[in-house]
Amino acid sequence: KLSACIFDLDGVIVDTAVHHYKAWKRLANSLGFDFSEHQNEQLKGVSRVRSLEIILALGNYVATSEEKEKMAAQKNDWYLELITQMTPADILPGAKAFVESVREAGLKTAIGSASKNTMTILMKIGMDKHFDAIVDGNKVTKAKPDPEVFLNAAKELNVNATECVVFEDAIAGIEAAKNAAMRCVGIGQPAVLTEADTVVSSLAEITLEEVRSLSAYTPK
Ligand code: G16
Ligand code: MG
Repeated sequence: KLSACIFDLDGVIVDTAVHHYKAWKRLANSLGFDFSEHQNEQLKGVSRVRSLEIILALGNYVATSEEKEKMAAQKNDWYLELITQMTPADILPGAKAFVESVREAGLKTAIGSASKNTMTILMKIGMDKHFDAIVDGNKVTKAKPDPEVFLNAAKELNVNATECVVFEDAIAGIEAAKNAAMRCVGIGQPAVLTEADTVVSSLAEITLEEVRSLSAYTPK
């Protein structure tokens, strides 16, 4: 049985990775080292605090917790500046139509994201009314691959975890879905997202009927 679809935000509904990258690079540069686009791959789906720790380690930069707090706040200010330009044109291919088709079929929809800026982004792209539940970085304490974010979404939707399918672009997110006993559609490359039940390049490449045909989660 399928009752709900839970969507990750960054990399599934909208592509904010480039904005996160620019803001982190600006921070790294202000500290006297560089941060490459390749290194940025490690930050997908990772929380703000954890992202900062990874970057500081890459630059061999030691900071006090007080300094780290300031750095994270500075990065977020730069990031917010960048995303003020976001519009519905930034929605990833097929995302809006797919979410609408899920609702038209009578199923529930939710967002399960690590981002504390989820509401701001959803409003910018005009999709803040498309979800029955929004569980974001302000509501969870444990980061993916912990299943908390997706389990909370199922709880808010009032459905069983086993009746949910998660759409994710990050390896940690797919692990989180599996840890929640949920089916998972990977958005990206099959060679990278090996643990997903199926992988497509975008939500334009899959139909609700194909999602329904994924067999229910069975523990390995
Ligand atoms: C997203 C991004 C991450 C970002 C995190 C926290 O997660 O993929 O790169 O670091 O949110 O974002 P913020 O700094 O806005 O709170 P997701 O789960 O939507 O892919
Ligand atoms: Mg993501």
